[in-house]
Amino acid sequence: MLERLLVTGAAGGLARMIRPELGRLALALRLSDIAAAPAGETAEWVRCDLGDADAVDGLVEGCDGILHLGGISTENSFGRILNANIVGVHNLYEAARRHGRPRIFFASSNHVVGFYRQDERIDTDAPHRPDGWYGVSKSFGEAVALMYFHKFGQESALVRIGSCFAEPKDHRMLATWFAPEDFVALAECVFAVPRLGCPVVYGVSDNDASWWDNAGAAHLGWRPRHNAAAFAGKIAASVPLPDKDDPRAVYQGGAFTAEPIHEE
Ligand code: NAI
Ligand code: 15L
Repeated sequence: MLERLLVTGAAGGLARMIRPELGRLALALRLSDIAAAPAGETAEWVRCDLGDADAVDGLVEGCDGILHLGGISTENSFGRILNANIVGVHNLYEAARRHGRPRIFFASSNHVVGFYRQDERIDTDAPHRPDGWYGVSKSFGEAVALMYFHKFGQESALVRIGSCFAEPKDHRMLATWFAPEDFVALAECVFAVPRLGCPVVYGVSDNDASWWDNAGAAHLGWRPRHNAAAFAGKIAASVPLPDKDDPRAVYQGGAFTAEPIHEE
């Protein structure tokens, strides 16, 4: 078990969903976000902009594991993504290098490979096909992690999260859904496995409709237990099926592939 786990993006949707389970990962938590702590939070809370190198240095000091969830989490302007997801990842890895190389669970995204089609099955070696500035920023984060691994031995898991919500919300998520319980089980494996390295892992449950092959990360010993197929009837009854030419039905990245790109 870790002594002190740093969780960035702790005010975000994913962190709040798994907050009750975080005690399984570490004896102590340091939670951080650019936003204030949610009401009732009792763990250490540090407000910090990931774009502020000095603040991130202090944030990482004294932690032996990092769950890096912080940053812009959907398509946005290049300027906002630059600060949070590009400068922010640089700051985090530099701080980790200075403070004993705590293992990092990097919340990457399926939008690194968003322009693969839904009729393709891809593995962890598939070349990147980012679907916007957001996907590009996660590609950058994966590249930073690999550089720090090969240069300095910094271990990271590059977890290309599909759709981590309490339930799948649409037809595409029957393939991409990542049950929060499977997320926490993956994090436990990432921080406990004797030798992590720097693997890509698709953050996805054991969905019948999945497009992603995780054989390249088998050494983690992680076995997702949930399957979005359990929600197929509910989705069919409540969500209209998109047209077959709709990006939501064509590309793995769904609607993100059709987003305009913004500079400011
Ligand atoms: P979210 O948007 O709800 O949470 C992200 C948090 O990062 C927010 O609380 C926000 O205040 C914080 N943040 C933004 N800019 C910041 C900055 N400059 N400095 C410090 N904190 C900053 O996103 P969510 O859903 O919780 O996702 C968590 C992570 O997982 C994100 O990195 C996202 O890209 C990734 N991810 C999530 C997926 C999902 O299905 N929830 C799918 C794929 C990736
Ligand atoms: C992501 O990367 C986003 O952070 C999340 O909000 C979802 O939209 C998810 O991908 C998805 O592709 O469903």
